[in-house]
Amino acid sequence: MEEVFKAIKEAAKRVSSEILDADVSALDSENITGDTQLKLDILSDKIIEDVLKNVSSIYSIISEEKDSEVIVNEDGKYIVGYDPLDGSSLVDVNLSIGSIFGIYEGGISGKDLKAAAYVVYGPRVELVIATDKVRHYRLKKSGEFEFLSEIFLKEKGKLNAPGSTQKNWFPFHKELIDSFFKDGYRLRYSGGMVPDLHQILLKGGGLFSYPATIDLPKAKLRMVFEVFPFAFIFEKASGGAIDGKVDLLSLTPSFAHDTTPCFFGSKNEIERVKEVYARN
Ligand code: AHM
Ligand code: MG
Repeated sequence: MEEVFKAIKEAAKRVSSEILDADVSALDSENITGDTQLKLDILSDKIIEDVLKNVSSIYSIISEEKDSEVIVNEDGKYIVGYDPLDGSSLVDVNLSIGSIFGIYEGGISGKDLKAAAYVVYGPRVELVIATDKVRHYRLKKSGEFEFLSEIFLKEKGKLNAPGSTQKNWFPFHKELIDSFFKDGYRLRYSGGMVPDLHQILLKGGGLFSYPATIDLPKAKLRMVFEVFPFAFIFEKASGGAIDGKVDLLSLTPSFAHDTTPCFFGSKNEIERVKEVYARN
């Protein structure tokens, strides 16, 4: 597994350097979920593929920007699912973005996840790796990732990051989100799940939600590349991650790019979501 993390560090350095001079124009193509692809999405995907394919323990890779799985080493055992540049539509306004990685073995269900990692490209480049523990690193001027600390969520936080189009929320979901604000929670939502979840993890807790809506019953975020890796990280940091009713890591995607409603947070907030969703 260490060689996979080493490759992720290498890919993070290369992607962060490309972001500096990035061409953020759109291509004519769309990815399989129908998102417009930027030249930078494709470039980041290529950089990560080139790095991961040289890791002998990796059997295959599945990217948000590719239609299907690519086998890279017949003798490898891990399947790496990744989103090369999540939130890339925020590059033109210079907000933080990220790369997300799930390291699976034996399949791409939540239960097959063995480790997860993400990189935040913001004013600084940071990396979080979760195995049995969740570890936080920062890229130094020397080009090395320095270990900073372990991440633990408190029982209850103060931040509320409510995603998706409010016009299409179910009334009970709106009531739930409003109830957190009424209790003093503060709005923190940039539109990039990596920095939004990083903020909740580092500021001790809160809730990030991307619910089912009237128009999108399966919501937007993808299980294999986005949702499962963060669910793993939140669970290992003593928080929780559910689809409203069940643990996200108990789910199995029907296809590689399958999506699901999702809630990530500290224990108290996740229990509150569960109670409301159980009644609706
Ligand atoms: P992307 O993979 O196409 O960048 O989309 C994922 C992003 C997440 O980072 C973010 O949480 C979400 O889309 C924001 O969506 P919305 O603008 O609908 O709230
Ligand atoms: Mg994404």
